Amino acid sequence: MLTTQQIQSFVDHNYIVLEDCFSAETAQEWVENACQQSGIDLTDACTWPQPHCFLGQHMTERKELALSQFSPKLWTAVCQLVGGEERIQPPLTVNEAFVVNFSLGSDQPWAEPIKRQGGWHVDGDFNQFIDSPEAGLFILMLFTDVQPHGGATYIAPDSIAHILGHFLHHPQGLSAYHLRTSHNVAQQCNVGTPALGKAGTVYLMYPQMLHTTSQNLLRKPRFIRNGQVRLKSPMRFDRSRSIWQASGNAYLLKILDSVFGAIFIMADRDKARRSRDVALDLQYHRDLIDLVLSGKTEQASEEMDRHLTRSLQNSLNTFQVPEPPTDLDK
Ligand SMILES: O=C(O)CCC(=O)C(=O)O
Repeated sequence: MLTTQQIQSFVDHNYIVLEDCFSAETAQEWVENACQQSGIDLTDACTWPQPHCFLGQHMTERKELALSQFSPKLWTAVCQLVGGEERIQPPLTVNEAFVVNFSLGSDQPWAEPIKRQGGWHVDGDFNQFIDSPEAGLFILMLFTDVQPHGGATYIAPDSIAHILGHFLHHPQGLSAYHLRTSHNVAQQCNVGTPALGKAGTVYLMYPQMLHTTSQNLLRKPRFIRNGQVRLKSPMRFDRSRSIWQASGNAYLLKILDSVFGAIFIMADRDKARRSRDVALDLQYHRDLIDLVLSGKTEQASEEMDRHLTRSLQNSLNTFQVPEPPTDLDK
C-alpha cells in the first residue's frame, strides 16, 4: 500500500518512485529470455542491433503476465493512484517488449537532456485530451540497474503545467506528434530527472509526462518497459464543479466555469513551484462539502464567500494586479 506521504508526493511532484516491485532475479530472467529470442549476447556488442531499440515485437515465446500477478506491490499502488481496480481497463499486463539503450551517443561528450529541444515526447498514438482514458497513468519499469550516464529515461516533471495549457487551448485534442513538436522543453522546463535505480524499481507518473532517452556513456545495456494504464472512463476533473452545482447557485457556477481553465494552470504552476499547501486546499473543500451535504446553507454560503475571497486573492497574487485605486488616489 502507498502511504499518505507517497500519494501526496505524487500529487506534489507528478511522479513517485517505488523500489523492489519485482526481484533482480525475475528481471534478469526476463531480460535473458528476450535476448536469447532476439539473438543478442549482452557481452558481445557486435550482436547489439542498434544503439537504442525496441525489442520483442517478433518474439515467438514472449513472456507476458497480468501486472497483478507480476508485481502485486505495483498493482496495488497503481490501483490506489487511479482510484481503484474497477477504474482500470483490462488487460493490464507486462511483457518483454523492452526498450533497450545499448550505447546511444556513447561516442559523444555528455549533454544534459533538459537543454536539448528534440526527442522529448508524450506516449500514445491517439488524439489526446486532458482526461483521455487511454492514458490514465504512465509506468516506467527498470529491468536492469540504471546508473548516471547509463542511458536513463529522463522525465520533465515540470512539463505538466505546459502540457495542460496546450490541452486547454486545444479542446479538439492533440496528437502525440503535436505535443512533441509544439513543446519546447529546453525553453519551458527546468528540471530533467533521470529514472535511475536498481532493477525492480518503478516510476509511476502523470500520464502526459514529457520524457526522452539519454546517452549511454557506460555502454552497459539498459532495459526498461514502459506503458500507460488505460482507464474504463475518463478521470473526473470537474468534481469541484459538482460541489458548486449542489449549492444551486447558477451565478457561482458561471463564475466557476469562466475560471476553470485558469484554475488548472495556476494549480499546476503552484505545484511546480511547490508553493501550494495541497492539504490546506483539500481541507477547505472538505469543509465546504460537509456543510453543503449537511444542509447548513447559511454556513455553506459563508464558507463559499471565504472560498471566493481566497481564490480572488490567489489570482491577484498570481497576476500581481495592484490594489484598485481608491477615490483618494484620483
Ligand atoms: O529509451 C528511453 O529511455 C525512453 C523510451 C521512450 O521514450 C518511449 O518508449 O516512449
